[in-house]
Amino acid sequence: NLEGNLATIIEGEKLDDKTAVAPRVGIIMGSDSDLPVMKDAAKILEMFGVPHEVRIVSAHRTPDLMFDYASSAHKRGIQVIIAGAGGAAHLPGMVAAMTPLPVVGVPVRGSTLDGVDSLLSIVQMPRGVPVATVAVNNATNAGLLAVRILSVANENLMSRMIQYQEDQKESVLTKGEKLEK
Ligand code: RP5
Repeated sequence: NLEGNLATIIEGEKLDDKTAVAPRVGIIMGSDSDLPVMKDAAKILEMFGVPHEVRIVSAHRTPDLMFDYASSAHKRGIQVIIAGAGGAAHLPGMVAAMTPLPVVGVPVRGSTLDGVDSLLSIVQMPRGVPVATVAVNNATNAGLLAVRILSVANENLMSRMIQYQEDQKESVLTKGEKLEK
């Protein structure tokens, strides 16, 4: 199951051969305490069949690892990085400074300040170093944004995105019809 897989990846072990495909999206986060939020991005990528990896990379606690990860991701075939962090959430911005890849930032809500600290830390990037910031705790949208970025060069993925939007529309209309009855 997905959560089991995530735990395995985070412990640094390889998945079995059947699922060992080169990841296209890197999901990173500052702490394992971010995982309950960040797993929603993995769920979306799983749903769309996009190979991805999940790693704990802390801007503050493992700065060398952050440097290595960010500066080499594009050489390993990663095409989009989703980075989540809370509090003094420097990870997405620092990673964006060290990679040419698109970086999607997820502000994770901590136990104080309601996530506004995380949001402002991630969204207020200087000109020249972009981070596409989603709403607080909205790792689902980070996953969807990564799929949309990849789908520009992948017709199958774009068809699946169009179908996802159709399904979403149908679901809302059906709920509306039920209310009217
Ligand atoms: C950030 O500090 C992490 O992204 C996390 O959201 C926050 C708290 O980390 P823990 O103290 O829970 O490990 O770096």
